[in-house]
Amino acid sequence: MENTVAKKVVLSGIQPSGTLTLGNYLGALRNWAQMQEDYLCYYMLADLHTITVRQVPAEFRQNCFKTAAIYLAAGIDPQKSTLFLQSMVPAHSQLAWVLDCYTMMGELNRMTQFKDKSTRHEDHINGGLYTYPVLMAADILLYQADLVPVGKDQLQHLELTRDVAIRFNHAYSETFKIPRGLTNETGAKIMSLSEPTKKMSKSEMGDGTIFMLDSKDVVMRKIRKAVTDSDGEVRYAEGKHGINNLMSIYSAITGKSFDDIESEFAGKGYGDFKAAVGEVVADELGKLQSEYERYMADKAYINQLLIEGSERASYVARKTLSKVYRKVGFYDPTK
Ligand code: ATP
Ligand code: LTN
Repeated sequence: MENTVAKKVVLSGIQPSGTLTLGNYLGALRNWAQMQEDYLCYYMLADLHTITVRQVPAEFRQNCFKTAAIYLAAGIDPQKSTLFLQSMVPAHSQLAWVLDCYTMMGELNRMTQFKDKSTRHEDHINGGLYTYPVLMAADILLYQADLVPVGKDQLQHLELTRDVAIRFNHAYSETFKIPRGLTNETGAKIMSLSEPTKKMSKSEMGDGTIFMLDSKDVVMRKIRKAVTDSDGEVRYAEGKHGINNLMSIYSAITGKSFDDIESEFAGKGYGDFKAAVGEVVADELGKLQSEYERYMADKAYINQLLIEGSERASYVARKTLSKVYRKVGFYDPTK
């Protein structure tokens, strides 16, 4: 990692709350590997965020490890990027508390993810779910990140991060870099196959979600069953949520424009189109799955790089945290 002084910093994370989905992959993970050449990248397992929704401890532990293997299979190279566990870097929780005191309840009340998740988990609307975006702000600001590659659903949290950082910088002096969210042109919001007006999400277990570890048969079946309209024409248009979503998936993987896709499938039915989408998705995931199996067989390797990555991340994070502690006015008896 020599020669990185002038490189811009990238940070991102995914919650290890289950098997990652095609949405996680096309909206976020796929970009990460590409960014490693030009940026100094920090990629974390957002496990502190994950407990905002109840987890079964043994499954949660296993999901963390599996998600690390998926990161590697997707091309994250620990020689180039820092791969770490959020819970192993105490500065995340420490900065989050400070930033809680610089975030207004009015701002948190506007967060759509909170509104959405509190309806879905009505029996467990906890404080962590509410202050979740502040922890995310801490994740980003600790590393003085310039860019944060995420799916569209996270852009509102990025706006909040910027607002809180600007507020803190104004209250004291320049402390945080003001980060920017980065989304893809296609694939930034993949919708559920069974309810195409809703985001595809890893905590939805039905056939609407394609998981990155689904076999080809399963992928083909889920796509064949995807909800579409009765128009019968492969064309991107308002209201054709199901077809628009399949076109976005096809476009994100093949790089073809919507116009190209419309010509390719002119005069053909949804059946042909769905089969083609299924093929490209299964192909893309298939390559990744064999890499995944290879990493899963090497537990010691993954553990070691998580330990080293988390140490490296802690070193950087601690520097920002001490700056913040000093500015806020915490008394330091060692100085
Ligand atoms: P959960 O269901 O546990 O809330 P999730 O599937 O929404 O999880 P996150 O861990 O919250 O996934 O998201 C990780 C990253 O993947 C974020 O950058 C997010 O924007 C992106 N992402 C998640 N779902 C999609 C989707 N359907 N389309 C595009 N990007 C997505
Ligand atoms: N909130 C994100 C996951 C996440 C994240 C981050 C993404 C936690 N911390 C920092 C980017 C940067 C989500 O996708 N739900």
